[in-house]
Parts: sequence; C-alpha cells; structure tokens
Amino acid sequence: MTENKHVKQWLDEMVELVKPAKVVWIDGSEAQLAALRDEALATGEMEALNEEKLPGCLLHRTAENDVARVEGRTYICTKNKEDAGPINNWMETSAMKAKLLPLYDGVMQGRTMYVIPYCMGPIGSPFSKVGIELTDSIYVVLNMDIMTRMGKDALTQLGDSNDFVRGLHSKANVEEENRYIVQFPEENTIWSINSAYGGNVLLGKKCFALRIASYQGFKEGWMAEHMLILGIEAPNGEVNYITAAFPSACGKTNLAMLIPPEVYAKQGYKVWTVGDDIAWMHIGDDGRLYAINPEAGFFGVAPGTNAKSNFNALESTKKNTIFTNVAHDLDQNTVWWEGLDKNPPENVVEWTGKKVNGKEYTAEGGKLAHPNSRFTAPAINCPCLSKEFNNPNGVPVTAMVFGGRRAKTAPLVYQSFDWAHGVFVGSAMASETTAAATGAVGVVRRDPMAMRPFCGYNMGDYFGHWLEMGKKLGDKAPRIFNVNWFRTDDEGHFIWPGFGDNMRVLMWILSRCKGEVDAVETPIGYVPNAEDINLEGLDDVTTETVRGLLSIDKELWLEDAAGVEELYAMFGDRLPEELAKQLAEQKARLAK
Ligand code: OXD
Ligand code: MN
Repeated sequence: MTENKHVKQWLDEMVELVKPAKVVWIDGSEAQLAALRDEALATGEMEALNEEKLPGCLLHRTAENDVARVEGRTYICTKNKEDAGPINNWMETSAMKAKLLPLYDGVMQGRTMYVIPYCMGPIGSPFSKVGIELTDSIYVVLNMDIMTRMGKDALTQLGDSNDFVRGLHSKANVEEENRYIVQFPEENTIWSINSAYGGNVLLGKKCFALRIASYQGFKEGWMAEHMLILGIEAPNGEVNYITAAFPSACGKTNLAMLIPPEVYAKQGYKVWTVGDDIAWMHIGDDGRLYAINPEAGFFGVAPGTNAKSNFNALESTKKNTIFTNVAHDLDQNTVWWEGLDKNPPENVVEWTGKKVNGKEYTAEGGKLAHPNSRFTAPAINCPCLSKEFNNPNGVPVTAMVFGGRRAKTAPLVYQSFDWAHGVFVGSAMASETTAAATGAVGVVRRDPMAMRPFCGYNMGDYFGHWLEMGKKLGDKAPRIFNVNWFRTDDEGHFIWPGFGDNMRVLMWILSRCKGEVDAVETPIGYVPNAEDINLEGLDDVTTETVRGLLSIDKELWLEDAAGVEELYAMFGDRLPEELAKQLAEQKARLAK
C-alpha cells in the first residue's frame, strides 16, 4: 500500500520477528472494516448491540487481569537513565530489546498481523504526525479507526518521510507477568505486549500522543500535553479557548463537554469541545499558542456518565461506539454501568462475562461494570463538537488550567502570578489516585501537569521546556490557573456543585485574561473576590460558601510545599533553578 522505503524496511524486519500467518494492510475503507467487524462477531471477540437503540455499537470484554493502564510495567527506554528521569521506569534501550525479542519471536504465528497507518491530528495539518501500528488484535484496529485518522490518508500524509512512529503490539497470551508497554523515544518506537486493554494497546493515544510526542515536542519546540481543549463562545460570537490538565478520571471529559448553566445559556453563551484528553500546541505565526487535538474520538470512562453528568458524552456513545468492560443488558441488548441510571437491569451479564441478576447483585455492593470500563466514541458524534475540530492550524489558547482532587488544600480557583509561577503551579499538582491506572485508589500522589504517567523524558527537562516555551511566548502566553472542584466539607461531601456549574469558574478565568476583574493577591497566587463568581440560579451555594472554597490554609500549604520539595529533590541538577526559586519564594510568602 506504500512505496515508502523506511516503512517497508521496518515492516519486513517486524514480520521476520513475529512471523504472522498473514499480513493485512488497513486501508480504512468501510468494506474492510465491515469484514473485520463480522469476523470479530463470529469469533466472539465482539458482540453486536441493539441496532435500533445503539446502531453500529459493539461490546467487548478484556481479560480480568487486563483492565487498566499498567504504570508499573510501562517503560521509557533511552541510552542513558538520566534522559528518562527519576519518575519513569527505565531500562537501557538494547537491554530492553534483548528482554523483549524472545517474547515477540514468532508471537503472531498462526495469526493475522494488521498494519495500521494512522495520523494523529487533522489530515493535512503541518502539526499532525503519522504512526504505524502493527497488531494481532481486531479490537485494536476497530478502536484505532475511531480514535485516529486511519488508513490510506495517513500514508499520504507521511509521503516518503522517515518521521513516523513505529508501533508493535501483540496481545500474545495476555500474560500479566510478561506485560510490557515500552516507549523508545530516541527511536520513535513503541513495543507493547501481553495486553489487550485500550490505554496499553491503542498506541496512538498515551504511548505516542503523550509519551513519544512530549519528547518530540521537547526536541522540536512544541508541547504535547494531557489536556482537554474547549471553546467558550460569547453571545457576540467571539470564542475563547481554554486547555486544562487534570489527572486521569478527574472529569476532563465532563469539563470538555460541559453544558452552560441557564444563567449563561439564556444570554447565548455556548461551549464547544475540541478535545477531551490530549492537546498538541505550537506557537503560531502571530506568536500565540495554538492547540490541536491529535485524536479523532473519545476513550472515556463509562461509570458516572449519564444524561445529567455529561449529556454530550452520553449522546456521543449512541452510535458506532465500542464499549469495553461495561455490563450487558440482555433483555434490551444494550449496555449499563454504575451511574448511568438507578435501574440496574435484572437480566444482565456483568463485565467479567458472568450472568447475574443486576438488582440483587448491585444491592449486595457488586459492580456490574468495571470502574474503568470505557466507551470509544467517534468525536463526530458529539453534539457540541467544535467546528474548528479539523482546523489544521488549531485554536488559539487564552488560558491554561491545572487541577486535581484536593479535599482541603487548593481553593476553587486561583491564578498564577505569571508564566514561570504557572509552571511551578503545574509542577506542584497533586491528586487522589483513581481507577484509571491499576494500584491503590484514594492515595494523594504528585502528578505534575497530569503528566506523571505520560512524560516521555526526564521531567526536570520537561519543566525546563515549559519555561522555555513561556520565554518564547512572552506576553502572548496563555494565562495559567489552577482549579479544584473537589473540596469537601467535614462530612466528606463535595461543596462545589461541579459539572456545568464549573463554567462559572471558567468565566472568571476569562474575565481575568481580559483584565476585566480584580483579584486578591495571596501567597499562592491571585484568588477571586467571592462576589465575582457568578452564583445566579444556584440555590445551595452562597457567596459565603464560595468564600470558604477560596480560603487558604497556610499550614496545609506549607505541608504541601514539603511534598513539592521532596518531588523536586528527585531531579537533582535536572531541576530548573527557576522552579527551586519559585518554591522558595512561595514558602517565604506563606511563612510571612
Ligand atoms: C485516559 C487516562 O484514559 O488518562 O485518558 O487514563
Ligand atoms: Mn487521559
């Protein structure tokens, strides 16, 4: 399907290694995809859902040992350990290859190898990049079709260039003890083996668009970030774009697709989604920062998604969507998950494949859907998809937002003093862990820029790259903010209503960017005057409540600074001096 000699040579090498029975190029045609769907249905890899209620939708279950990203088995392999940094698992490039080659040797014997050319970013965009994923999984092909621009167009985008990411995936025998998700950023290469779960095997997403791309951005002068991109359209038609980084499962998809509360809707405000997970950002000809979403779909967490929490996401899943590890309602031939509604189906197969009575089962505290069960939905299904979604130049970024789950420390919102302080704020991000990655849930961990599991190089250098980008952007740099939707009262209840009402906070952010509103200078940054958060139409939240949400406990912040200090200590001399200075200054302001 291509004359590109670099592609052909690499493909020959990989075929010789994994020895597939057959090699099939994925051209992206509907006929080919339909045949693959039929094959997956025939083997039971996928189940077709109710054609009337969920047209074109499929259900898939992964192995019980393979339900989330596996950070412990995810590696950044470089020649020198310092280049992967202290946060990433590291092994020297050739040592890792020596370890993995025997696992790959002949692993596709008797199987078909699918060759998936795909483009991250709009076809024709100078900021898009091409990858080729080799896989023995039809599930991967069908998901990549939704998540990327897959097929012939991607090869056209590549032309005869050697600049493509070489991805090799085999589900092998889905053995946990031999599962590896390995990035070789210095070689534009990803090897993934013994998993068949999305984040580990849809190589365009976390492996390429964040881990490899963050390194490419460092080398080439752009940024690949774990950020949603949304646009707020004012009644006069002006749209301002905001990017936001939150750790996995902190509501990025919900914020990206939020529905304006009545107070704004009635004035004619609208919110548009450009992306829900990843932003690639370049400095444009006018000196501003522009963002594209490299993906073409949403790989969202299903539990908790409902018509109220995220109407637009739910709508996005109503056709041509792949559901993974949700529950199967046998009476309707539809899907169900915790938080969809309050009526678990009776006649149901839970995510592991076991048939149960849903009503009795959930009453006993059982979960029908895995907490990290997912939908893979085409972005074009999204009712609020931005018309700039395919704009090859991306959208200009007015504000960047960091955030996480902090029960007590961080206020509802604050603004950094300037870009360098904003980089400090991002580097100091922390959150309670969730179910998106395996491991303990509910533990506070530091997650700089929400990139801890996704930064493909030394995070000290990554901080330095952020600071450099700020220097290049100068006064055209987006303003940087931090939000926390998750502050709780003494009983552990969330105080802020969240969801669509988060727009009230975004509106304050935009007012600050335009210089329309004053703020209070505190040791950690600029905090709103409580009266400036619009509460019209909110019954349970008063200006007093907001004052509480904006309060800053200096003791807690000094404790937090100790956590940042510990993090920073890991980077040794790879920590930019500027950040050490920012931390010292923040501590001094807090101690005053
Ligand atoms: C995701 C994640 O799947 O961050 O987006 O884990
Ligand atoms: Mn994510």
